[in-house]
Amino acid sequence: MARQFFVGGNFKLNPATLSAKDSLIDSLNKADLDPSAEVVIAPPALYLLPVLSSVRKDIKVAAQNCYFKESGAFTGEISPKQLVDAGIPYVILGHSERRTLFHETSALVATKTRAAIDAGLKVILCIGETLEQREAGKTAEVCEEQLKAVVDVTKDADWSKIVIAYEPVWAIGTGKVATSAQAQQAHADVRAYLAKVVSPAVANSVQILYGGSVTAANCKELATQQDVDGFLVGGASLKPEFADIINARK
Ligand code: G2H
Repeated sequence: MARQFFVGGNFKLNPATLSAKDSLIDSLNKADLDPSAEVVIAPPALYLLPVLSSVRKDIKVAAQNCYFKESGAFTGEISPKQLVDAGIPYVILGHSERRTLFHETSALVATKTRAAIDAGLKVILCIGETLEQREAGKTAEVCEEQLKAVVDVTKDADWSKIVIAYEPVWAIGTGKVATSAQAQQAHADVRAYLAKVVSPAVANSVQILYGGSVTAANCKELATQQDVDGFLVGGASLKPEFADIINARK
């Protein structure tokens, strides 16, 4: 079964002003984009609703994070239910910046993933190894550990609600991109693991994105890899070249 090409734009804590956000959305609204690609953009929480109402309807909107509780005394958090109620269909969970800067464990990411799916969200679940782990030959092991926490609580969940983003930490925002062979190997290993612990059908249908310094210059070759189903793009999603990345297979 062919998997739909998927490109996510993770704006992170950008842009810094409402007017810069307006310009960014305006340029995306005018871009010539491959209609066969699924495109999702993740602005900061403050901009979710204005982006939802101003972006073209063929681009979906994602939150960059959410909590696992529906409501209550959890200062600073957003709930899955609130996102669904506001018309936001996706959430990114487990990004390495959340795992490292905000100390999110794989267990917490798994709990959030389950809560998000149960509330009706689709989850872009990020996994990936550090440079030290790669150099120690532990890439597959680390990805499996991060996935296992999620698999343990989602065995009976609808895996069509999960998109995996393989993001090697050493490639995030560093300008160092994985080679297409490195990305392909990691993606194939993730698929093989899911075939074993969830099901061959899920392994075959789940979209696995590559993230980490994706640019217009390197996306085309990465996109030729059989197990690379798209990208999660950070820095380049704030630039006109984001359209070229969306069009990588056009
Ligand atoms: C990885 C990626 C987007 P960048 O974090 O999630 O960011 O493309 O800037 O490396």
